[in-house]
Amino acid sequence: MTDLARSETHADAPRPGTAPLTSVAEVDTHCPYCALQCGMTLRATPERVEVRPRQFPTNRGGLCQKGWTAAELLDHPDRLTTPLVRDRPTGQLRPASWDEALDRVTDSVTALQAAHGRDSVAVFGGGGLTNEKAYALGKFARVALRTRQIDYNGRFCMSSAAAAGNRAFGVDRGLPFPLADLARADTLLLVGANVAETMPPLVRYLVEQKQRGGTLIVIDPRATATARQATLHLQPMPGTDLAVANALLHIALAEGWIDREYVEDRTAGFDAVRRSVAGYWPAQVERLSGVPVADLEAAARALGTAGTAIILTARGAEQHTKGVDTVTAFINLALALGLPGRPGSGYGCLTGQGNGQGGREHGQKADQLPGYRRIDDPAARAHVAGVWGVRPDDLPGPGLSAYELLDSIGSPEGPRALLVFGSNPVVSAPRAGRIQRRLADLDLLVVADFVLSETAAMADVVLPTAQWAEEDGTMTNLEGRVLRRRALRPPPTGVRTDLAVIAELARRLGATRPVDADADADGPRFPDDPRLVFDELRRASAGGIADYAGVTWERIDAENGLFWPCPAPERPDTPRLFTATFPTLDGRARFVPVEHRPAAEEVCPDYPLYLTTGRVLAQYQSGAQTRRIAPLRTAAPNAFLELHPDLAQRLGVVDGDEVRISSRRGEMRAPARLSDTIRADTVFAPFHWAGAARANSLTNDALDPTSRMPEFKICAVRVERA
Ligand SMILES: Nc1nc2c(c(=O)[nH]1)N[C@H]1C(S)=C(S)[C@@H](COP(=O)(O)OP(=O)(O)OC[C@H]3O[C@@H](n4cnc5c(=O)[nH]c(N)nc54)[C@H](O)[C@@H]3O)O[C@H]1N2
Ligand SMILES: Nc1nc2c(c(=O)[nH]1)N[C@H]1C(S)=C(S)[C@@H](COP(=O)(O)OP(=O)(O)OC[C@H]3O[C@@H](n4cnc5c(=O)[nH]c(N)nc54)[C@H](O)[C@@H]3O)O[C@H]1N2
Ligand code: SF4
Ligand SMILES: [Mo]
Repeated sequence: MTDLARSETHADAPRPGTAPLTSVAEVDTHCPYCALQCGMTLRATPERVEVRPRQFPTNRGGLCQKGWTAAELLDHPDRLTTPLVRDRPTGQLRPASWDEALDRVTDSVTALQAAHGRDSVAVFGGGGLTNEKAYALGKFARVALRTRQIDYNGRFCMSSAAAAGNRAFGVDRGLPFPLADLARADTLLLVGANVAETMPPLVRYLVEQKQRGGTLIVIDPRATATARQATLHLQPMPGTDLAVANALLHIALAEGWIDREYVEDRTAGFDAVRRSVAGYWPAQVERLSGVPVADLEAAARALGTAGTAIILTARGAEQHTKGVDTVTAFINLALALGLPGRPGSGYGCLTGQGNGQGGREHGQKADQLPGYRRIDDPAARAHVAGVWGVRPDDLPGPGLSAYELLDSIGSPEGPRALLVFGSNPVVSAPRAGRIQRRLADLDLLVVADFVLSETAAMADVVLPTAQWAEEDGTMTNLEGRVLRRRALRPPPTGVRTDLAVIAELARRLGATRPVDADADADGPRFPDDPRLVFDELRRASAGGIADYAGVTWERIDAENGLFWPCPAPERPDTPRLFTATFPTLDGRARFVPVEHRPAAEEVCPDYPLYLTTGRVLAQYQSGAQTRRIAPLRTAAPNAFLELHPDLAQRLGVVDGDEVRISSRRGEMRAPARLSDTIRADTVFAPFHWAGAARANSLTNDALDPTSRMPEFKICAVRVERA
């Protein structure tokens, strides 16, 4: 390594190509957590960073408790401010210089790739990363590591809806219309979405919809805070939404509520779907799902006779081995009623993570290149290779999906090194006990994070990275609106941005052209300035499905965000898709017949109850961030098992009792929380906690055949007093 290289690796030394970040007193930005990306203003006072809500179309001046307290992690005592490496003699993590930590990574990566091939090193990304980071990480894997093994946690999140959207509409943009449309829908159907806890400011739109006389229907096995606001709550057994959707279409057909003209002009394949739903008699679906015929009929009527209607799915419907087909069943219903593309009407998926939408467009997915292009498409490879300054043949092919990638560790062909940016799979992966053992089998685990997450605690090298208030970048929210994250202040001493880490690793691996090369010299570059990365992303995405070519930071600022596709700086953006045609070969949306099938694991005498999992308001995801924030810990201090009082009585359990929950894969312990809002054949646990309270010790790792989404939302368990 050259002297220049060494001097560049000190965090406090100026790094060429990095725009200096200066502290500002106040900045308009967005919440770091969910896909609503609520607008907020950060203000630096001598004591602390203050959060104030800001008017933005998604939150209209509202914030949830997580947003209000987001800044508490910036100066938190748990914050990592120095790299850590695992000491060889003691096996403990100890502080190290950036040089030592990065050397450990690149020496080990180089040796493993020489001995076991390029694919022995894998990358795991996250849907919370900015567009710039997601793009740089995908490029780093393909160009610097030249591995096919990269995937990300979005596979656990919205991949089923993405696959169904692509199949039906030729594109996957979670909401193909602005969020404000929700308030204009005469009927709004939420399937497996608990927005009152997962996106609280969104409830403003539901209230407005109701005030305008609208009907809200919620499908959820629990009477959640969201379901309690509904005009009609359908409470099915978990894993039966597909049958419910087919029954709704069956009824709509029988009643003559189909939009024949729309089906004729704008779609293909309706006949096969019409035939396939013929067998979904309401009475039969009542037996299967537990939803009374009268409720099925009322829901079908509310949708079928409405002037405008919107159907939204979220994880409750999607995180199943039949998630893609379940979403497809609701899309079939939406198409038959003529909804997609009409103002105030349509189908959408509520994307979850902060950049869940952008994170799935720029190439951190195993089968994908930037612009939502396919990595096995020769034209896409040629275009992206041109932007990256490499030969198309040098780009690897598709790799394994997130769970399969993690699960293949330890097998002869599996990865021996894993670099994690923005995920905590020890807590959030299905069948997590097994994944934890797999991670322990790695020769090298590298985790970039700002706290010592459960996954980072297992790492050989931990790289401390910047938080959201310390870096610029862009995020694409649940509407497909690209918006700006703005830095309030530079990262603390000792901390680097993810982009700087990626750039430095690429340089040390010899994958970048020399720093002093001509501006137009050949070879790949890894800038760490987000703006340069974004400009390259625009070129890489140009002509793709998710086309950002016309999105500039200046336009985002001037226009309150821009909706992709936006193919040129002088062209308008696209708030509303499908108004005239669908981006399929013939411009028509596709109906696809889908049939109900049982969950991968059904109840039996040994495991007689259904377990479903999800979220609570005050905790976020694996909890690595929010379990460290005092007010959130007070609001939601621990895991629990929600169960019906009748079931509790049968089990001899009273409220607050510690219970042991067992599945074929593992155990969890938590206090019982009795509630008559849940079905008596089903129990619910949040997945935000680790250790003995980890819900994912129980969950099933069976995958949807198309999206490779794990079945987080249903498995069979037994519950006993501990
Ligand atoms: N507070 C908070 N907010 C978040 C997050 C968080 O961790 N905490 N995470 C963000 C992310 S990444 C995501 S993906 C979103 C997720 O947002 P949601 O999808 O709203 O959240 P979940 O709680 O996972 O699931 C929603 C509901 O599905 C129900 N459900 C379970 N099984 C079934 C079923 O078989 N059918 C139906 N119809 N419903 C079922 C559950 O009872 C639950 O109420 O939230 C985002 N916002
Ligand atoms: N049982 C069950 N399991 C589930 C789900 C469920 O409903 N039930 N939901 C699934 C879903 S939808 C999701 S999205 C996943 C999410 O689960 P995870 O992928 O584990 O998501 P997070 O907890 O957000 O993990 C993000 C980690 O990265 C760090 N981090 C955040 N931002 C950045 C950044 O910009 N750079 C770097 N380097 N690090 C960062 C955080 O500190 C944290 O440690 O969980 C899935 N697991
Ligand atoms: S709803 Fe989502 S984006 Fe808005 S404040 Fe809460 S966590 Fe942040
Ligand atoms: Mo998610």
